[in-house]
Amino acid sequence: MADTIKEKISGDSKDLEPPVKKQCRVEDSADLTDLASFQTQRILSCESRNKTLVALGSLGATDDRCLLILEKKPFEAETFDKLCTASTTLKKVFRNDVYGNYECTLASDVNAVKATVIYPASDKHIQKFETQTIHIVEETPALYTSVIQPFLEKEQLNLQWVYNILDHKSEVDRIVSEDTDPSLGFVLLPDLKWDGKDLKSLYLLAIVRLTNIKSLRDLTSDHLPLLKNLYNKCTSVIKERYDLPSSRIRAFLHYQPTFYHLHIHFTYLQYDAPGIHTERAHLLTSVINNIELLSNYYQVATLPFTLKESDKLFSVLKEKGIV
Ligand code: M7G
Repeated sequence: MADTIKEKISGDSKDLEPPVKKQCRVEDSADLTDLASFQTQRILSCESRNKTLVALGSLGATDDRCLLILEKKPFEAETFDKLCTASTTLKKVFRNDVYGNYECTLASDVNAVKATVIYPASDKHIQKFETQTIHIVEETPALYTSVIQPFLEKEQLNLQWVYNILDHKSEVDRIVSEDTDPSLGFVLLPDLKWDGKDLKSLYLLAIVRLTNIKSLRDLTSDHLPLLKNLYNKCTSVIKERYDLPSSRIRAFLHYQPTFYHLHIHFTYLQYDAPGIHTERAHLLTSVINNIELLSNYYQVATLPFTLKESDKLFSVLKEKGIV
């Protein structure tokens, strides 16, 4: 990609030829330095509330689909002084009495946008990011075992990124804490959604070492030592490292999750992080309490979850008259 640009600048005979898009492989996408090779097919969502745009496209000449997620970063009070320079320009929109309204352009070094690239992207990835009509499904234990579980086993997303983290093959330098015990252990690291810097949007992920717990549905009193160990150690590391006590942290699980390997989300309580709504988030402390009251609580409870109309599971449930 960068090579393609260099070739254009060098002014050799290649300038006369139509630009050739370079073939991209998965490894190349990890080292993207610009977006010249991104060819947009469709905008999947554009949200003003969380200032995010998700585009579907391809990279270079490949047919593989690529998701590009761009998100405007929050301001940081600590670095505000850097914004007040001549490089920050103001263009007047209007003035009225004491009120001035301007379009402000920031210098590029303080105007970075968080970009996430998923490449190659599967149908499931695309569906996850596309704005869609959603429904709540009340999942009884019987519905789970007869329809949902068999469906999920066939359709679930690849967990290679999870194993790469647990095996120290990826994101090693991002690990905040880990416990190597095979049954109580976990890895705590910044979530893909967090840049690791701005505490007001703190978002960490604890991935358990055990590979046989798919989701909340599988948890029983056998897992209490794991859940308590994880909660106590993660909250104490967060206190030490980020000076945030457990009372200022939201520790929760998603049901249904996107990835079926047990993991716990830790976010700053005052951050309206994505996925914290009542129809999806279950506080870890409540989960522990429910299991303490009834060991098989999550096997006998009806658990609601949300489903997009475009999801294959929606069609399956519709055929059966469940939604
Ligand atoms: P989830 O509850 O399964 O679904 O959470 P969600 O994605 O709808 O929330 C999985 C969590 O893992 C999410 O918070 C993702 O942002 C995060 N995540 C996903 N991937 C592919 C990665 C990754 O490669 N690295 C890290 N650090 N986090 C990831």
